[in-house]
Amino acid sequence: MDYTNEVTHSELLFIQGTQPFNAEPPVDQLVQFAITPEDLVYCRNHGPVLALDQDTYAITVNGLVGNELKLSMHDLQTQFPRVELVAALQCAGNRRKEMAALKPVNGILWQSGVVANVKWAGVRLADVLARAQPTSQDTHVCFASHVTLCQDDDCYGASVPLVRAQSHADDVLLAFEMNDEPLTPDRGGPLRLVVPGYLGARWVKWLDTITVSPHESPNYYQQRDYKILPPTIETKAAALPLWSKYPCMTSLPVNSVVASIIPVPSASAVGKYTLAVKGYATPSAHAQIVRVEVSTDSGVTWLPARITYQEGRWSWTLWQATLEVSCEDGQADKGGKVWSRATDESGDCQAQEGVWNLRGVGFNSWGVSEWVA
Ligand SMILES: Nc1nc2c(c(=O)[nH]1)N[C@H]1C(S)=C(S)[C@@H](COP(=O)(O)O)O[C@H]1N2
Ligand SMILES: [Mo]
Repeated sequence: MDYTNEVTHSELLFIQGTQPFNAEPPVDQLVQFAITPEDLVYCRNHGPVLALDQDTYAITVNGLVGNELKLSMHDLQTQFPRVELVAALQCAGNRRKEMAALKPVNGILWQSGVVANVKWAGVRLADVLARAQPTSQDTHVCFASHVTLCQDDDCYGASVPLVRAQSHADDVLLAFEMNDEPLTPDRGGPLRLVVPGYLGARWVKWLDTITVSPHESPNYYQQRDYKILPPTIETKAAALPLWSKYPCMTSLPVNSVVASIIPVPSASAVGKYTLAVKGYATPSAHAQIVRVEVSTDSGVTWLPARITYQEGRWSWTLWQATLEVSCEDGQADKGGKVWSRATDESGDCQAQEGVWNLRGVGFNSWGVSEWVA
C-alpha cells in the first residue's frame, strides 16, 4: 500500500503501528477533558490517511432507491438541516491488552484509550435517504470509502439496518464537523458516518458511497472481522469456517475503566493514603450509564463514584472517587488496586470477567488499575 501521502498525526498519542497509523492517548490524559480534544483522539486505520479536497468531494447514494443522488459537500451543507450531537466513539478492541492477558488474541493490543467523546455536526442520514427514496424498508444501508485503500478488501465498508437510521433519525449523522471544526483527515474528513451505540468500525471515515441493499455490507470488516466467536475458537484456522455463521457486532457492552489514581499519604498515620481516582464509563446500546461504583477489595464492597460529566444519551460518563485506604501491616508503601463497575439505566452492569474471544473485541471486565505508594 502507498503511504507516501500520509498526513502527519498528533504527537500526544502512544503509537501502536505506523503503516497503517494506529495510536491511542494515555488514558490518564484522556479523562482530563469532557470533550476529547482532537490531538487526544485515538487513530484506528486499516490503510493510509489522506487529506482530501472538500471542494471536489462528493458522495453517491444508490442501490434500492427511487432517486439516485450525487451530492457535493456544499449540497450536504446547504440543502439539509444541520444537526449536532455529543457521542462517544469507541473501538471494539478497547482494552484488548487486558483480554490478551487471559489468553492470546488476534489484534492490536489496545489499552483503554481507544475511546473519544466528541461533539459531532452534520446532517441526518435519514434526511438524505428520504430524498433518495428507498424502495424497500427491510434493507441495509451500506457505507463505503473507496478514496483510501485498505488492508483486507478493495474498500472499507460497513452497514447499518435502514430501520436504525430511521428510528434514530436525530442520532445517525453524516458528519462533517468535530468539536466545531471541519473534520480533519484523521477523523475521516470531509465526511464520516456517526452511528452512536454502534462500535467504531461502523463509523466509516472518508465516506463516499451509500448503497441501500437487501443485504448487509459484504465488506471484509463487516463479514470477516468484528464478530464475537465462541471462546472455544482459539485459532485463525478454526475461525475460518465460522465467520459467516456468526452475527456482525453492532453495539459494545456497558464498560468502565479506572484511568488515573493519585495517592496522597496521610500526614499523621503511616500506611494510610487518600486516593484521588478518575475514570470513564461508556453506555450500552440499550441505555445511558446511571451508576459507577469503585472497590479497593476485589469487589467485595463497593462505594459509589461521583459522576462529573454526562451529556445526553450517547456521551461517555466521567467519574471520580476519593478513597481512604490503609495498607496492611508490612504492606505499607506498596500500593494496591482499585476496581470500577458501571451500571446502565436498564440495569445492565459490568461483570467481573468479560468473555474472551479470538478477535479480542467487546472486553468489559470490571475496570482495574494499580497504584504505587
Ligand atoms: N474508511 C475507514 N473508516 C474507518 C476505519 C478505517 O480503517 N477506514 N476504521 C474504523 C474503526 S475500526 C474505528 S474504531 C474508527 C476509528 O475512528 P478514528 O480513527 O477517528 O478514531 O473508524 C472506523 N472507520
Ligand atoms: Mo475499531
